[in-house]
Amino acid sequence: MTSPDVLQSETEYPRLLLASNREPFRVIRGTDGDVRHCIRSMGGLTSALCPVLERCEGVWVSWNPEPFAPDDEIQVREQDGDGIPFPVIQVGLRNSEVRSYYNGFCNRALWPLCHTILRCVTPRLDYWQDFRLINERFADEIATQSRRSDVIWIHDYHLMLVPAAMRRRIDPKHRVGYFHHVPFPNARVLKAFPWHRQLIKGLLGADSIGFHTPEYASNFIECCQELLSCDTRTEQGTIVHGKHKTVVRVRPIGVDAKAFASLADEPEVRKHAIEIRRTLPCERLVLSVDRLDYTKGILERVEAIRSLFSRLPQCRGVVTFMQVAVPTRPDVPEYQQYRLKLEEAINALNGEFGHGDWKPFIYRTEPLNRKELVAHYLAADVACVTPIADGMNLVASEYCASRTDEDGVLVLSNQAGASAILGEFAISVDIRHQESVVTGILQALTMSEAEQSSRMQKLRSLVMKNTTDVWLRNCLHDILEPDPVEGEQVAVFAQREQSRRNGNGRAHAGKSRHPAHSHGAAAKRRHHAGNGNAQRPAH
Ligand code: ADQ
Repeated sequence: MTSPDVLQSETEYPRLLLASNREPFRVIRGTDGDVRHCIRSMGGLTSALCPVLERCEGVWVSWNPEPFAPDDEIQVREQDGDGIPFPVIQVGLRNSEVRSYYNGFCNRALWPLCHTILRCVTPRLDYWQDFRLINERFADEIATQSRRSDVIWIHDYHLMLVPAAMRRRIDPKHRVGYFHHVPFPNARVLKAFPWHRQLIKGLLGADSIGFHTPEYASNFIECCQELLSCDTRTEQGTIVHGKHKTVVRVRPIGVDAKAFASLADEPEVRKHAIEIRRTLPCERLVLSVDRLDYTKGILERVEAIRSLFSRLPQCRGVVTFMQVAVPTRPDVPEYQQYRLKLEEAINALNGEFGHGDWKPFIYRTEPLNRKELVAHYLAADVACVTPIADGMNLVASEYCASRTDEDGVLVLSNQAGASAILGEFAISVDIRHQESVVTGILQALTMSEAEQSSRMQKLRSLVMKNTTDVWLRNCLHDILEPDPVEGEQVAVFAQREQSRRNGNGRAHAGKSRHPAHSHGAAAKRRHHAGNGNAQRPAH
């Protein structure tokens, strides 16, 4: 078995067999069917994992988004070469399966469930049946691809049943890891979902499960205890179900901070940043970059901005907000309705306050390439990252990594997982309370240069410590050789256990997301998460 020391060397990573629903690359073909080029898919998971597989030997198993006819055989296509930096095995889905498994169960049930946006949860039996079927299909393909010494690493809620499905297909000694990129709901929320037991059992096939924050990890342990009566050792972060033991770890994902910093120092990128500002008729620029998703709090942000301009006329003509929001999941009704509502609100805002050349809100829906993205980060006086719920949120870290000039202010929602790491030095706001967002943005816009620089230095130092590399090494270590958890994590789990023993475990879980939750407890959570990661430094 690979020892943790081996993981210190970039050249000696084990071979990774990585699986996710999302394909890492979109292949663009010519009319002759040949691959013309491929573009990296957009989203947090691929942003984080592509650099990992570019560095390690490995294979990525994902969904083949090219639809095929109902009477076709299920197709598995291997994409290799033609500019794709690692082999990608694509599992085919029929159109009807895309509707039920992906648009249905994943996007209309699991996504809102994990983010505790219960009004959007649509738990339909036909969606569930196809979700099971497709998870089995993924497991078949992963088993076909696997070699004895591979690390099998399953990603995200789309494939929650795959870890247990792998156990039925591979040698018990074969290590399987799972990482959950989104929040994990508490037991009270999960219990109301019809297939909660099957989902938990599906995950418990893994040897290790990673979450971004202590809150998600303790929610999961609580669910195993209360909904499946598992033998859970909270202090050690272990769960025994039947004969199988799973370790639960807090592993906040990071970004490739050095890559962002070096792009930010490129003269071409800096020139582009200056150009962005030159063409905007405003003195201050506030930027947001998100997938167009109701969890990202874009509509709530627009409402807060409306309130800001209406109460503070002196901001008109001076401050411009720019939102880059790339539409995703366009076939899902909740996303279609959200987009319409959002665009209506933006038009109303611009209609009410815009004058001459100046528009209060610039709305763009095209994806930016990496250099353009960094140029926008550099151009912005303030980055406004205010999701109503978010597993982590990489944009917050990317903004800080790019600010090599140590300028700029991060306004960050306390509902983003990133708040557990960056919340202390960002302007922390509660998107559920408009006043908090308005005040936070104003505080950012009026902050002295000295304070900006002092906060940005601290934010950058956290982002530089908490990189994708550190996350990868910690996660692989957890999968290969899980050892007792670090002191800080023990403390978090123990705190939770103590709270449970005192009979207020659930109240504690609920409280931790509440605006009135004490700063002391929130700061403690941040402290634990940050230190937990610092246990195994990058170098
Ligand atoms: P996402 O919900 O996709 O990820 P996020 O973490 O913010 O959210 O990542 C988005 C990524 O897409 C970032 O790398 C960002 O730069 C990029 N992006 C967004 N809009 C873009 C645009 N207009 N142009 C170019 N790039 C754009 C999920 C979870 C998150 C978790 C990640 C990783 O929902 O909570 O942080 O996985 O675990």
